[in-house]
Amino acid sequence: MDLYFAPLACSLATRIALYEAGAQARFIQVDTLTKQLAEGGDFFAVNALGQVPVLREDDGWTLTENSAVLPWVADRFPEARLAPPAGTRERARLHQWLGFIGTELHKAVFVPLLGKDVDEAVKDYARGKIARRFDLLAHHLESRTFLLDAFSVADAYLVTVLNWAPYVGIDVSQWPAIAIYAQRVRERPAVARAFAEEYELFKRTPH
Ligand SMILES: N[C@@H](CCC(=O)N[C@@H](CS)C(=O)NCC(=O)O)C(=O)O
Repeated sequence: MDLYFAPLACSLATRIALYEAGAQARFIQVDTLTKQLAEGGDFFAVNALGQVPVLREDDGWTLTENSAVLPWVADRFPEARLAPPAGTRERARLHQWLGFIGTELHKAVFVPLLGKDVDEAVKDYARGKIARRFDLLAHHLESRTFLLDAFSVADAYLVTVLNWAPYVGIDVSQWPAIAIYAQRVRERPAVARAFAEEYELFKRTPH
């Protein structure tokens, strides 16, 4: 299994899931600006959108989109219990949180704020969405250890996205429940290892 990734990008969530599962995988680094692979080659040939994550199984089958890749990894390694069983309400909640993280946080808030050539008016529009979304999250996490009853791939995605907060001027300490949650998740050995490895790669990557 191969994971196409960029250091500290959203593909980190899949690396975390693979480490949590103890899965064997090859990690192929992508420059998301030039769309070149670190080992040489055109990333557009892998994903026409030029986006990570892309997961490739050994027979060449590929899957994109965090909301599909993360549950797929969870289902491939069921003994790791990274997602609730299919058909349960708790599984429906997993997809609810993956949708929230992907659309309401990743795309609606962080993408415009992380973008280098984004107009200030667009950034202001994105900033206007922070409070309601972070308040909702904080309220949910006040009485919980993880998003669901146990650690899941949704936590892997959320902690990946929250890591971008300081880069866009969001002070997560305004929401203590979120800050404490993120710290707790990042202390998990698989999560800490994934972050440490990608930080090293990030430092060596031109931005
Ligand atoms: N809808 C995709 C979005 C993935 C995405 O935004 N990936 C970013 C990194 S976090 C990327 O590859 N950006 C480069 C680009 O959009 O050109 C998903 O959820 O997987």
